[in-house]
Amino acid sequence: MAEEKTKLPRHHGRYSEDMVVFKGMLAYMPQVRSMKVRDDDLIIATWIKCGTTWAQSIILHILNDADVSKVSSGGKTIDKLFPMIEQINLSLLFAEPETIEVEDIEEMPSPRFLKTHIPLRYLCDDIKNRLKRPKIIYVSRNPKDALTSLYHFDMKGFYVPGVTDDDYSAAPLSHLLQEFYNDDCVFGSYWKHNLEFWNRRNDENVLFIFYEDMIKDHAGQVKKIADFLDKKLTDEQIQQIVEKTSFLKMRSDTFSNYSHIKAIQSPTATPFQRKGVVGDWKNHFTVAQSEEFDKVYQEKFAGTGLQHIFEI
Ligand code: PPS
Repeated sequence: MAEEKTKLPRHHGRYSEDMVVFKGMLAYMPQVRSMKVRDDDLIIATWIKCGTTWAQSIILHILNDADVSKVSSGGKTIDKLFPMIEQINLSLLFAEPETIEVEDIEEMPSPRFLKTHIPLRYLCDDIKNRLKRPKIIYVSRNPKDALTSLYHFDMKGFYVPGVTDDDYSAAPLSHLLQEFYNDDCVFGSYWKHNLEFWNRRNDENVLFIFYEDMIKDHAGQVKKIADFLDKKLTDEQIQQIVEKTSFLKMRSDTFSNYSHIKAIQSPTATPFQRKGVVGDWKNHFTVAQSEEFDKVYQEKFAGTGLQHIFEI
């Protein structure tokens, strides 16, 4: 019994030897993989908890002259305007009434804004084989902070029927770390996920950015994304976007705080916008865990040129 209680409460399903998704997504992976992509799509791709929602909000503000109320009327939240390709039928797991189906995505008018955590090798051929050239923005985050964020999301951000607070509080970070080292975290290997897109960073339709740069120079990254999207902004608009996509603003705004989704925001849950900093891992990793992690990091990214900032 004690053994049971220290296990991570899991709601995952294995898709392949090297990829795990949330259970509700499993049956729909064939549709995700055969989805028709358009050249004028805009796709944001990330490993989980790497700053997706922040970048999505920045993009929507950029494309709407710093004013998302132009497109969010009628209570349209960020996930409706910018749905996750694989976020289909979460009702299988969470009894969530408002889920988006692949068909809905296929019927969306252009230009579509789509989010995905699926690794490049399991996305559709149109993207994988460069048959279509949608704009792709990849946000990468240092894995210690991404894991710390995932730990809280997994343990406190998810409402899973039948799993009690006791189940959550009992499982330590070391369990998630073990999963991470085994490439068994949801959406599979962090290393492969990052490297697959890193190797495309020089494609003209790909922008590879870092969460840590967004923290260090929010305005500079807004400008970089706007340039990539061929959108001219005034300095005043950039400043407005920085204010409207600040951590605290996004946390209090129902447009971006996911307060409408029961599955990821139960009354006792950690808010989706939890901490929003670089280096929170230091409050969670022991020295030994950190040293072991650094060794793996060096091995995995050796010779690739991919390097993250772990503290500011
Ligand atoms: S998800 O569920 O994978 O789509 O999550 P994702 O949006 O990729 O990442 C969630 C983390 O991003 C942080 N976040 C922000 N940081 C700074 N500024 C702003 N505006 C912002 N919005 C979201 C969010 O707090 C999560 O990180 P942690 O470390 O848990 O705070």
